[in-house]
Amino acid sequence: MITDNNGSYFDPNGLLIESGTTVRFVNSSGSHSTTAYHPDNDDTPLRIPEDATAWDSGVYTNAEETFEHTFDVEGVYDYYCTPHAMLGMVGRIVVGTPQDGPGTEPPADLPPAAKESLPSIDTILEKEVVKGP
Ligand SMILES: [Cu+2]
Repeated sequence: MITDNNGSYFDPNGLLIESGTTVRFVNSSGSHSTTAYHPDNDDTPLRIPEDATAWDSGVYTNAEETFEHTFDVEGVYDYYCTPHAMLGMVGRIVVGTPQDGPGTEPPADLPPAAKESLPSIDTILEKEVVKGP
């Protein structure tokens, strides 16, 4: 989670992992959260698997603060930073080989900048790690 001359963003912003993997988010600079797109979080659209657990780190203001989440359900997980989602600070994690689920639908309900920043599922499956801007 970074703020620099390129703006505020997740790097990587696309990631392919196996089920059961724990991902650690690190606040490198700026003030950021990692927050799943889920109605429990700011009433945002559901964009993680229906039977998966949502997460919300809260906003970190200090460098090197970290948050961990374990992904146990196969599928597509879209997440955002609460202060910067409108500016396109979003990311996508693909777990296993997703067939369907809310995250595989087009992100019609997201802010325009967020829609543009989300890497495609195909790109994530091909590259496994997608760098931020
Ligand atoms: Cu942010």
